[in-house]
This record gives sequence, C-alpha cells and structure tokens, in this order.
Amino acid sequence: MNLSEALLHALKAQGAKEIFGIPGDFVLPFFKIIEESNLLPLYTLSHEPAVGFAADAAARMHMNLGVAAVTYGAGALNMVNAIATAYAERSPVVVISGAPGEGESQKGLLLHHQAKTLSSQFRIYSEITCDQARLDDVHHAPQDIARVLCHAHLYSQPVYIELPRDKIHQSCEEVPIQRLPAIDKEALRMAASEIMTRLTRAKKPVLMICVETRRYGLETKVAKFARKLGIPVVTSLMGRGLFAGMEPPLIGPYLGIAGDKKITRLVEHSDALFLLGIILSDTNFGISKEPIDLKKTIQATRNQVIIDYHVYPYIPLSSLIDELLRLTEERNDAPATVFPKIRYPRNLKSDDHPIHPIDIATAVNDLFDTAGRMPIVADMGDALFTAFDIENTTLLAPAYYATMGFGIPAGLGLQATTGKRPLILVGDGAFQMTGLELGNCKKYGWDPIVLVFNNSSWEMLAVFQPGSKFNKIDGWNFAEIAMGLKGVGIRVTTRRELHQALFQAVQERGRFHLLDIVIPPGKISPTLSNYVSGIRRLSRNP
Ligand code: TPW
Ligand code: MG
Repeated sequence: MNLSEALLHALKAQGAKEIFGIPGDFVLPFFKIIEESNLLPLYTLSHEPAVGFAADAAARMHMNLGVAAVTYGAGALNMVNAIATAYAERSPVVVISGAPGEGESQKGLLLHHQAKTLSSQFRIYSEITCDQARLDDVHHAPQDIARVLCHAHLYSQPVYIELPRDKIHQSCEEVPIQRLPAIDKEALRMAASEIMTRLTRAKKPVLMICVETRRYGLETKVAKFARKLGIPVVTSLMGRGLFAGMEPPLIGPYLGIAGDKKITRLVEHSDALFLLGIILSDTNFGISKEPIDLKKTIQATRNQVIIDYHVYPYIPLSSLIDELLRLTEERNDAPATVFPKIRYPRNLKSDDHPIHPIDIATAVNDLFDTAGRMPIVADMGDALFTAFDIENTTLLAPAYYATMGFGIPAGLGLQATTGKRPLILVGDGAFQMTGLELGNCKKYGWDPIVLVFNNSSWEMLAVFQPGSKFNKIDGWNFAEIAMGLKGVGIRVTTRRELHQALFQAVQERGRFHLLDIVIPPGKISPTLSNYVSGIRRLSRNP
C-alpha cells in the first residue's frame, strides 16, 4: 500500500463518504489515485471556497468527516474562509493539500504558489484547524494520520494534512485507529448527577440545544432524555433545524428580542437553563431581552461540563448523554410542557401582488404540505431569517460565522452525500459569490431547487445602515444565468408566479431549478426586521 492509499483507507474507515476537490500540479498524482482506487467518490467543483463549503455541508449532514482536497498555495489558501467557517461552527472537515517535495525546496528558487515561506500555508492552517500533520516521513505518517483524524472527531473541527508530492507513491503501513482518551468515570457520574439534581429541583428547567448536539449524532438520545424529564426544549438561533421530524418535545427557536415572546420569556426566566452542545456566540445570546447570566446556567459543550462555578474538564458530550439517560432509565416519560404551537404562514394568495420574503416562506410551507419537507440550506442575508418562518426541517446555514457564499455549494454537498434534493435559499449578493457552482449539477445529476432573493441589494447591510448608496447592487438576470448553466431558470415577480414555479420545480427531477424571485426594494422578513430593531434597541440601552 502506498501513502495515498493508506490515507484514503483511513478516511473511509473513519467515516468519510466522499471527497470534494480541485486538482493542481502538486496533487495531480494523488487525484489519480483517488480516481483509480475507487475507495471514495470524487466530486470536482469550480472554485476552492465551494470545495470547502461542500465538504463542510457533507460533514454536517452525515455527522462524520468531510474531505476537501486541493493543491498547494493558490488552491489551499483560496479555501481559508470556508475552513474558518467549519472551524467556528464545529464541522470536522479534513483538508488535504498537496505540497512541494523535499528536493524541490532545496533548489534555491521560489516555487510557484509559494507566498512567503514554504511553511506559511501550514502556519495559516494552524489557526483554523484543530490539528495538523505534514506527511514528510512515511514511517511516521500512519500515526500522524491516526492522530489528526482522531482529533477531528474529538473536537468536531477541521484538521489539516499536507501531502508532499514526492511521498504520494511511497509505500506505507496501514493507518491504525487512535482511540479517544479514556474518561474519568467518577467525574462523569458526578457531573451527570449534579445536572440531574439541578434539573429535577428547578421549578422552570429549560433545555437549549445547539449544533454540537447534531455534530456528535445525539439528537434522538437528547429528545428521549427531555421526554423522560418532561423538560421543554428550545434551540438556539444556530440550532434551528435540530430535532426536525421529531416534534415533541421541541417548542421552537430562542431568538431573544427578535423571536416568539413566550419562548423568550421561558428561556430568560428559567431557573435551570441547560445549554447542551452550545456555541456561546453573539448570534445565539447577543439579542436577549433580559441578559442571560451564563454563570448560572448548566453548560455541556463539546468536551466539558460547567456548573455552579466549577468545570469538569474532559466529559465528552456523548458519554454525558449516555450517563444522563442511564440515570433516567427507570422513569416513564413525564408529561410534556403544554405550549402554544408556533404558527407558520400558510395558504399563499395566488394574486398579482409583488413578492415579499414572508411570501416565500408561505409558498414553501404550502409546498411542504403537499410534497413533504425538504432539507434547506440557507445563505447569509434575509434568506436565513426567512427560514425561521418555515416549518422546522433540516437546515444548514452559517448562522454564527455568517459567511456569504455558503448556500449553493453547501446545497451541492448536501445532495452529494445524502442523495436528497435540497431547497437552497440565497440572496442575490451571496449568489454572485458562488452561484456558478450550479454549473456542476449536470455532471453529477444534482437537481437542487434554488430560490434567489433578488432584491438588487445587500439588503441586510442596508437595514443596518440605511441611505448608503454602495449597498445597492445591480439586478442580475439569474434566470438567464441558470439556463446557461444547463438548469431551468424562471423569473417570478408575483405571488401567483411564485406559487406556480415552485410547484412546477418540485415535479421535475434531474435538472436544477432556479427561481429568480424579484423582491421590491426594502421588503424584508419579519424576523430580520425584529432582529435589527432589537439590536438597535439593545445598543441604545446596553
Ligand atoms: C463573505 C458582509 C453580510 S450580509 C451582506 C453582506 C455583504 C449582504 C448580503 O446580500 P444578499 O442578501 O446576499 O443579497 P440580502 O438579503 O441581505 O439582500 N462578505 C462575506 N460574508 C459576509 N457576511 C459579508 C461580506 C455581509
Ligand atoms: Mg440581496
């Protein structure tokens, strides 16, 4: 076995399902081995940010490793923002970058794609990955690969593997499996029983779940735990989409000042708020009506538990949930909290009225009622906020790191790894960044339905800062672009046209459908409007 095969076998054994990539001379031989070994399918895209976003989406969907393979310098450095997204939002993407071989670096010449020094790229990636390995010693490579893959799982974050091109064919031992560090069982029992005591003594306990609950594949177990205790469950803003299809015991998303008032009160008045798998970000907690004193919450995040001013430093989330379930084994389900159901808009009027963002949510809810729910990918901008008026379904979005350009490539990654047809919500500004990736659909048989919120504006910025001319962008004809990319493109300007085009899109499989939805200037979703006015109010009275 050579080094490349050893790496591919290890990726597959540890849960990778496919590789996204763009080749270059430093990785050409590695790509040849990927293709000829047939170990993992290879999907090539057009621009490296998309490679990173697609691999991130695949990791988020199947709750396991995503893989992004690129060339040195121009390729890898082009993917930095996408991997920073995965780092910030805890998505275990394995970055494999080709690199110059040992001999090449000793000729005294600068090598093409070299920015500063030959190790600059390694250092840049050290900032946005949780572990790194340069495979320049084939005897050591199996342990190095084992270690970084173990850490990708442990921290649920990206790792970086640099593959010097002179080592690609060298023979190599099989990669062992590195086990996770042993857990202190006594500490685990103590942490779980403290949490149980706090929750069962509280008058108003609330469980708030966030993305890590999904990253570690714990949604079903956590739902069972909540049912046993009868605790109401809410998601954080980032956690929107969790518990999709498992309605009870989920109440809805906590959006503080911008969301459902009853949920806001429930969370902010809880005497035992259990934050599970949460990312303590401003998007999750910066919009509280009454500030949440995090010191008084119970926090189980990734690999540690914090409770009442003390920390249990190494308690993996999955072990904690198993232990909590064990403590509730004897119990029957407790009565669930009765809570008014959130009403999502339905029955779009089929008339000649121009389309507002809420109409898009309404049309999608109507569609889901007849055709079933689809997984959604939302880009940054009002597309994301509009998703909060759509029934709960699997949702991928960069809701904390908030990068634009995620939507289209993440949708492709979702379909590549699950085979499911995604619904992609994307602003015109975000589409301008990565929308051309739709041109790769034909090659792989992907057929997402894409809803472009075409408001000729960087509207979210315009809402924060009205009056600036630079937030106007030219209204492109995205329907025509779609045709050029071998998909179906339809421009819609009225509610009737929106309804018709959406129902038509869902009926035709095999090609992507893009609805170029013209939105009048200044029309935004209720959630974005509440969010911005909430932030304004908070900044006036901090
Ligand atoms: C990679 C900053 C946040 S929101 C926004 C910008 C430029 C406007 C989005 O425009 P779009 O959607 O897509 O038309 P909408 O609904 O607001 O009209 N560069 C990157 N990411 C971010 N977040 C920005 C800039 C930004
Ligand atoms: Mg826009």
